[in-house]
Amino acid sequence: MKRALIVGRSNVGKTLFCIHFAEYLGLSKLRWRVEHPEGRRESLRLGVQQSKAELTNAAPHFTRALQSVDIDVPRGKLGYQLMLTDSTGLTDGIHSDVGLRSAMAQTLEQLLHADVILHMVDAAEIMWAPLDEQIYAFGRKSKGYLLLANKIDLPAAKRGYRQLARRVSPALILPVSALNGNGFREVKQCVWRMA
Ligand SMILES: Nc1nc2c(ncn2[C@@H]2O[C@H](COP(=O)(O)OP(=O)(O)OP(=O)(O)O)[C@@H](O)[C@H]2O)c(=O)[nH]1
Ligand SMILES: [Mg+2]
Repeated sequence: MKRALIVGRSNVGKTLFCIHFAEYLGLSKLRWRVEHPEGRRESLRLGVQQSKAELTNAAPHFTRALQSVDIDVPRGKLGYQLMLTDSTGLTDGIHSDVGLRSAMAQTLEQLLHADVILHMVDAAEIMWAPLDEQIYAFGRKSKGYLLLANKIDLPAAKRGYRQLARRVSPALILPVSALNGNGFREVKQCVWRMA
């Protein structure tokens, strides 16, 4: 089982990406294993539409736990199993909400165990914060790392993507749209190579 962790600031589209990427890889029912920062665990079985309605939101800091789905990814005759984990959005500095701080700590701890780090930024609102620089610096030294420049469906994202592409190694960045599936084939190929 290979572990891919999606990390980034709040509201960049991490949860929507997990849902639609899992759907792209063949899941119609998503069995979410949710690990809350205080240790409580729960299991949710939701369809794609239900997952979107219940787990994504335009309001920031909506996800406050680790939530994973296991996916059988076809690869040749055998395929492989991928555990795709969505996480709590990170912020620069120390957040005033204690619960959110524990959830962020949980995300950071998972970074150490991931086989592939999918670092997501919102290309339409490029705010390459010190936090992103730190995730990039950590990620590029680890086994697998990919910067996903999300929301490429929005007009402002094209320029944002070009700016981001100047900052990072070209082999490590992909433009994607968690909303409409742009770039998913390329993400699948990269994860396949890295995992
Ligand atoms: N246009 C567009 N909107 C997107 C895309 N991805 C996500 N969104 C929207 O951005 C908002 C945030 O999406 P989420 O998936 O909840 O973001 P998140 O990164 O999980 O946010 P937190 O859980 O708060 O950290 C929602 O309103 C989504 O519909 C995209 O590729 N294109
Ligand atoms: Mg989320």
